[in-house]
Amino acid sequence: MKKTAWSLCSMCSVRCPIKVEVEDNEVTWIEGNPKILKGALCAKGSAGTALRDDTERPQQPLIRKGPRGGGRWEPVTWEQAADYIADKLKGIIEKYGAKAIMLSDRGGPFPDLHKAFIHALGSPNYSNHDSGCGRNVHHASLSVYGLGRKDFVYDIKNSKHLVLFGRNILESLRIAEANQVLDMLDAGGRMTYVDVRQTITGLKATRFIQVRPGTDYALLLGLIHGLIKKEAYDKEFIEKYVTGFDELVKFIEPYTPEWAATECGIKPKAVNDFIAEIIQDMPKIVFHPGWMLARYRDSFYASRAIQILNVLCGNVEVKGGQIFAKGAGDCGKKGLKSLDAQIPKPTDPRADGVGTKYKHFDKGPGLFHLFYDVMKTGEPYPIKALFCYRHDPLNCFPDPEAQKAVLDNCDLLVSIDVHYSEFGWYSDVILPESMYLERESILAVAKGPSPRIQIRQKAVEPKFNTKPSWEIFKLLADKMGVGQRLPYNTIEELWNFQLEPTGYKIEDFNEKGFISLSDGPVMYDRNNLDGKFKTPSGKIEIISQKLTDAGLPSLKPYESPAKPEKGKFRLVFGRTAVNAHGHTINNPLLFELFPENSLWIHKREATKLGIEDGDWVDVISDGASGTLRATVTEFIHPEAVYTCHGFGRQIPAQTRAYGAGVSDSRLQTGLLMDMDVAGGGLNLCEKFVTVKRSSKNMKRRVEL
Ligand SMILES: Nc1nc2c(c(=O)[nH]1)N[C@H]1C(S)=C(S)[C@@H](COP(=O)(O)OP(=O)(O)OC[C@H]3O[C@@H](n4cnc5c(=O)[nH]c(N)nc54)[C@H](O)[C@@H]3O)O[C@H]1N2
Ligand SMILES: Nc1nc2c(c(=O)[nH]1)N[C@H]1C(S)=C(S)[C@@H](COP(=O)(O)OP(=O)(O)OC[C@H]3O[C@@H](n4cnc5c(=O)[nH]c(N)nc54)[C@H](O)[C@@H]3O)O[C@H]1N2
Ligand code: SF4
Ligand SMILES: [Mo]
Repeated sequence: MKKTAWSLCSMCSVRCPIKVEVEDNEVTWIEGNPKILKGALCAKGSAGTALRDDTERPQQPLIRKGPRGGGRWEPVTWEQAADYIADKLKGIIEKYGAKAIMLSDRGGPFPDLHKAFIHALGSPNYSNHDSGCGRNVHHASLSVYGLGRKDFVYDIKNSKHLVLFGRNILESLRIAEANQVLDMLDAGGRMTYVDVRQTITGLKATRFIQVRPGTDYALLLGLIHGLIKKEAYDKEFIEKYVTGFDELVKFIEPYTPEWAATECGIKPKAVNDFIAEIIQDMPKIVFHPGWMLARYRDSFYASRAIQILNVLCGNVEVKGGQIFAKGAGDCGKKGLKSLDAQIPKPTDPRADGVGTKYKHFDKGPGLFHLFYDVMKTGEPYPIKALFCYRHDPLNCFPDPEAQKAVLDNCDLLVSIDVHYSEFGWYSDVILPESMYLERESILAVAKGPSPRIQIRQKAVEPKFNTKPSWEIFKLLADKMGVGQRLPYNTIEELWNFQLEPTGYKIEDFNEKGFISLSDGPVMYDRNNLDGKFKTPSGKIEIISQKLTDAGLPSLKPYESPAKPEKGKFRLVFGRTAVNAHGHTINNPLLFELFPENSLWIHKREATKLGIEDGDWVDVISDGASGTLRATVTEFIHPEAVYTCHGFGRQIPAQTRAYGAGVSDSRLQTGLLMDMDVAGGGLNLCEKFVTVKRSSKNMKRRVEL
């Protein structure tokens, strides 16, 4: 029998809307939703069928036998797994209270269910991956606008100029965004790309600037100086909506474009030409805030400087600029009913201190890595159980061995995952979620100029004994006696619960896979944005009251990043278009395309070390090392070496990916608690490593 299902891809965290064709319970075709993506799909999205067929994923619930990480598992039924977890949780609650339980999640459209679950248990300790990702960018945005990084969207298609700092937009991609970039370039728009190495994005850019690692903040300050000295900024917009401009004018005085050029190791003309273009193109220009930017000690301030440039150009709520993301309320509609909103908020303070000790951070998911301190010390109170849903902290945060030592203080570790994750392999129970084509999810609103409600319908029946998360959390909630907090038994009941205030019906998704909440783009009146900025003053704040209250500067004087000692290199990382972090590496199709990572090293440095392209090299950091192939190139700054994130997996059950390449996270020893105190992000690029030609080369030659 043939059918069509509307779903959301889950091969990476972008979750593109897709159309899935099915025949006799097998997927025959996947494409991007024609109404939104005109059929486009990336390589990972197309490899979803290989994930469905992959037998190297957990096929039923598993309970650990033997020591943690030993790889011995007992297959159990869902009832047995849920009883085991409930028993442990009850013991923990009795001894330490419900607050000793934490759940970590993946940000995105579905957290409502997961928040509801942890709050129903009575714990405030909900977290996610974001201190390893976009927290600096998010907090920078909050400090300037009182709005987070997801409260704006970028109208790249209609812009004249897209400026990217280490935002490798055509490889670390979202399909809709990448297509907007190509449309913008086709229409004659400009793209400036700044990185320490060349990338696909840099190749397509109209201007590529290779900076010395960690100097983006200097370049940004030079640009701000240029605009201010030329009085080329939107005076009316600033007068109306911005506070702290005079302080900025004073602060920026020493940071000339020429100074910036020297600091970044580029020609002054490159900076001055760039400034001239910015002036021509404003306000239809987007300084993309980055996603995780590059994580250096001043990346939070670099990210704030990016936002200040957007503000100077007056690109807020302008076609071709940055636009407020609209929700149901902006379209005169009611939004989805929230499960979490029905549950009384736990009254205990968060264990990570976000909201109490750290008042300038967004309480939302807090900061996961701070929980490691809590697990270690038991302060302010013990954390004894950790659930990770769609999050692999051992791959996400630095130094997995240091993390494992701390996790040993927990009595229960549960992984709810489609794959074996590094965390799952070390945990006590694995609850396998059905892969995305085999399950439904809760409904979610995609905010934007034209917001919509999206559905993920089940395309095919699960191949193995797996369950969707809505069923897993319900099962666990029932076992814990709080099942009534998740008031549904079937997905239809859950969807109807969510849809209740909206007046829409489940059938309304059938035609195109989503419900449009507006007839076209919704724009605010740019002359009347009062009330839209959620800072304490209601204005765009160049001097942030929250930062001042926390004893932190809003405009931080520039400090030059450390240069590597002789014989050392700064370790930087990124991604390729065909992989998403660590979880796609073992996918049979994607593994064929990119089986292992290599170490990019500048030709001059490689020659000094006797390294040739393709040689095995040892990369050594204090306490960890790895061996991988060298890619010798002129297209990387000599101070840096680069590798692709997600490799060096340590799970024998994933036979393809096991041990292939090297994990950058393992090399990042000592960085687990190296947090940007102002931005909350981890300073992942602050690691220096030694590189040498490996003795593995010699052996090979003798063998040959
Ligand atoms: N060294 C270093 N560290 C980094 C980065 C880096 O580049 N280098 N990148 C940082 C960034 S930007 C991020 S976002 C984080 C990412 O860190 P994580 O969020 O931990 O990474 P992912 O690999 O995306 O996914 C986590 C888990 O979700 C599982 N998963 C995938 N699909 C599903 C599903 O449908 N259901 C369920 N239940 N599970 C699923 C995967 O198998 C994986 O185990 O890492 C950060 N840390
Ligand atoms: N294919 C694919 N797409 C993805 C993901 C994926 O895993 N795979 N993950 C998604 C996620 S969670 C995220 S957060 C985004 C991340 O998207 P991006 O922010 O674009 O992240 P990366 O690919 O890590 O690129 C980081 C770049 O920063 C550069 N860099 C290092 N140091 C410096 C420096 O000092 N200055 C500058 N200017 N650049 C520097 C690195 O060389 C690298 O090219 O991608 C998303 N899209
Ligand atoms: S970018 Fe690719 S992998 Fe990510 S959700 Fe979209 S189609 Fe799937
Ligand atoms: Mo990310």
